[in-house]
Amino acid sequence: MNVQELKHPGLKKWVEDAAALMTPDSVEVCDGTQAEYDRMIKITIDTGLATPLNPQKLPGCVLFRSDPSDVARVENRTYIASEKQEDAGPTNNWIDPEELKKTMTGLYRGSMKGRTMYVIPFSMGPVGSDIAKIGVEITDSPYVVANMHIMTRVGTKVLEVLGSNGYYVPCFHSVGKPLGPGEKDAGKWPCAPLDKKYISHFPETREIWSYGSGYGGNALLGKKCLALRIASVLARDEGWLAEHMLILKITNPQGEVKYITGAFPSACGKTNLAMLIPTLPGWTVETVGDDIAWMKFGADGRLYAINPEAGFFGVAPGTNNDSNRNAMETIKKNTIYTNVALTEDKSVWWEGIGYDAPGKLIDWNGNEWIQDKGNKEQKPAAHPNSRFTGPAKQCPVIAKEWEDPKGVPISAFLFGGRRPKTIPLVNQAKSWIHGVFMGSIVGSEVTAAALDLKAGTIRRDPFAMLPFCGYHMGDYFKHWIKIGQSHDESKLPKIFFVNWFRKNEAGKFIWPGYGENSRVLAWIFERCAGTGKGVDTPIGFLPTPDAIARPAGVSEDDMKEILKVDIAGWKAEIADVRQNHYPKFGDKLPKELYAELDAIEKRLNA
Ligand code: OXD
Ligand code: MN
Repeated sequence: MNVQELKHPGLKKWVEDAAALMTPDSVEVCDGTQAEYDRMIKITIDTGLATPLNPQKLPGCVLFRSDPSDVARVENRTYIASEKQEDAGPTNNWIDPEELKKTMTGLYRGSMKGRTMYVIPFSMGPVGSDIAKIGVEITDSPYVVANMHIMTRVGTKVLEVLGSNGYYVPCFHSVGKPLGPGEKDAGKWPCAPLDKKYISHFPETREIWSYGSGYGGNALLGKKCLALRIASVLARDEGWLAEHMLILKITNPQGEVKYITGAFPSACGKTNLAMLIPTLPGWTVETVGDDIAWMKFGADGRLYAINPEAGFFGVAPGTNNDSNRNAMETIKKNTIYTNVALTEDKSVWWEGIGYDAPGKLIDWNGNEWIQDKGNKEQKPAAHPNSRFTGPAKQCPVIAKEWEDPKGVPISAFLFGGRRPKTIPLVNQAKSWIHGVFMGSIVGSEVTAAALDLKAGTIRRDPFAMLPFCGYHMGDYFKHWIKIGQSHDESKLPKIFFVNWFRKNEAGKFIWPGYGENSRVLAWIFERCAGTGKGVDTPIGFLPTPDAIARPAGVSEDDMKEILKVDIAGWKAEIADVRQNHYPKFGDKLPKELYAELDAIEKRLNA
């Protein structure tokens, strides 16, 4: 479609103004059809950016290799440009919005020269649902268009809902690499250098401006930028929750169903948990979402969740038939792979795929790579943050209600992270406010040496929202407290802290995880049903020793160890929160959370 055909005068003017600034060679409005998707993929193949994969093994799949400077979300180039700095808070980068817009307008001037500007109308959530939000992304990247086709609902049907005056969140995106006359990408992933990348959010005007990166959450603006950072601001103002949470459906052997959401920091196994294959006989788990939950109250006072996304943008390394068979099935067709390794027969391989590299590979940098298991220094063939973009509807265990515009009623919230010590396998909060306290102290062990933190230390990531909260985290905690105060607590989800990552003295994981986590989910299910057996302890309700059946390889002593209250460890935890974590939020830290801290400390000392 061409811009002249747009029926929304505000949208048309916004697009025309953007085109005047960014000066693309042409402008195209996306219709969301399969033909359009195929055309985007063909363009990227023709410009040498995409490699078509073996149609017998991976039909409809392609592989991209990005620039080494453009392989992940860039948190230190991500900005919450609220009018007042204090509204962005201590955990976000801030630049005055006027100054930032001036800088970025300079960068956008002429940035699409030699390229096509694509206008992508998209819906986060089922098209036309009351909970859904519409965005329009302008981009010069056909890779982004194709990924948005999978991750969101795109095209003419969205414009129809928008009508002539509907509201949309305007999103600018440019890779920041204009082309000279006759110049082509010629196999080189277009992006701008790191110090020119900006992922900017303007919370008051609800705008997103992204420049210089073509990768993942920096460029697919429906995901982290709209569905979390901007949506968290909307949720605060409108009394709902936009969270970094998976959504799963669990059914017991009697056929009773409950829905659970869970917040875990990035790379803690949300996708695996959402698609888990239970080892407990008679139980099933199905997937509603693996990364983001939007939750609103129904007329019955319960909280209902939708998954605003339509696909999975999952981390490839470590995904295999044991860790996540359902993900492996999902990504066998119509999937975009980015930065994984290529095999000689044009299939894909990554570290932790479950078998050795078959012969000579091309690594994510485009170089020949032969596995050398004796060489501990060998660089990985797939980038550690390499990804698959796969349609949710292809997941063998996608729940039939995953697109229900009403959402699914939530019984439990889980919080968790990688915690080798102290935090037990599972722990139920005594009350809503105790659960909010637990969410506020979520932390995860730093595993990637590349992070600017010492490996082995705990990075606090409250509610797993540290990189995704669009306003001051102290106010975000307050929002959660208010939700509890203004609703009937008996109808609110029960809150649990889980930890699959406890290690023994030898540094080995005690709990096997993956499908065996169904044992913990079953206890949570039963607690929500009022039947699970628990003991009241200073830190919350723990399962009685017989409440969770032991999996193979876990001794009685192991079980005792991961279900005990580690008094000394918890005292250290509390001291760390008091000295190092809560003070970061200054006087915005709600007094109710200090009161919880005091109360736990008192119980531990009793
Ligand atoms: C993601 C992330 O990509 O959390 O989902 O980083
Ligand atoms: Mn995520």
